Amino acid sequence: MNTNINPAANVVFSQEVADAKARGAAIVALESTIITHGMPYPGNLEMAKSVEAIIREAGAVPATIAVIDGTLHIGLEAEQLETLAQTKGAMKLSRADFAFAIAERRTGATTVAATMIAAARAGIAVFATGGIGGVHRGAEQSFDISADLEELSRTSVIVVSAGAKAILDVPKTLEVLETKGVPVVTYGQEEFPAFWSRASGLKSPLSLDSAAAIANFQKTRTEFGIHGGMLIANPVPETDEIPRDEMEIYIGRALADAESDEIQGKAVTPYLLDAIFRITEGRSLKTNIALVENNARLAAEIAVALTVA
Ligand code: PSU
Ligand code: MN
Repeated sequence: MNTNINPAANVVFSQEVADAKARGAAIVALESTIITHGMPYPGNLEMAKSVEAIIREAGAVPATIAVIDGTLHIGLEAEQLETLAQTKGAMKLSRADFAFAIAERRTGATTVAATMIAAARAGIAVFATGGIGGVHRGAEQSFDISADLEELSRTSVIVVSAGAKAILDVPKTLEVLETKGVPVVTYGQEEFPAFWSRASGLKSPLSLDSAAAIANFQKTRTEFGIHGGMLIANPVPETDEIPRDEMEIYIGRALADAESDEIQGKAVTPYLLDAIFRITEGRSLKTNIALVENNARLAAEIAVALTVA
């Protein structure tokens, strides 16, 4: 057995993140699948840049995470971000294949699950995204349940999302999170939000009204030896939301298209997001960008609160 492999050799921190770590400053991790598989270019690049800027304005440092030619990057330099946003054929990495991309010197974008793994290893406690993966509609047939849910149960990172994407089976997603002991905390309202819409028709298991309270909750879990992540659901701002009833019509059409095109496995989520983008003539993308920006702001506030908690 070769015991001489230094895993640190495969990890590079951006200058900004390395400085932040040295200072003990607040850092917010960001995923890259949303860039390569979640939005078309150039909207994806605009989103990635504005989200980083929002985190800086809120007093934290952004760390966009991706595997580039076999190196895990914690924080991307501006040119790397530009290149990644235009890269076709990047792998979509989750727990199962995250280390495969590094071992085989490939380029891959990290999903929520893989970003949590990388963030935890890099000592980053907060991560902002759009929506998590979950239990797909029809999972009783397809068994399609995102590895994001398992990761939330085992890796101690706070994930700030806009709820579960409404393309999923949201009630089943909440059930699985409860089974796995993942706290689901909605920010500022009692109802669990559904990504493009503020309403889901489902009551959130827990609710909190401030970043400080969220930071305190996670700190208390740690004190009691309760490991694992926490899902924060931050409703999309009212001005940007697409109401639930309207969204249901678009989702129904996208799901029908996915079925007739026989889309399966990892391709399902990117296909549905793209179909909804087409069906709404780009309006879903505007909402998607607005909600990620909103999540970045809250994640930065939580990261700052954790440094003083
Ligand atoms: N949210 C978005 N766009 C995305 C995703 C989430 O707004 O592209 C990605 C995330 O990376 C998430 C992944 O982890 O979709 C879930 O994929 P799957 O259902 O195959 O696990
Ligand atoms: Mn899946």
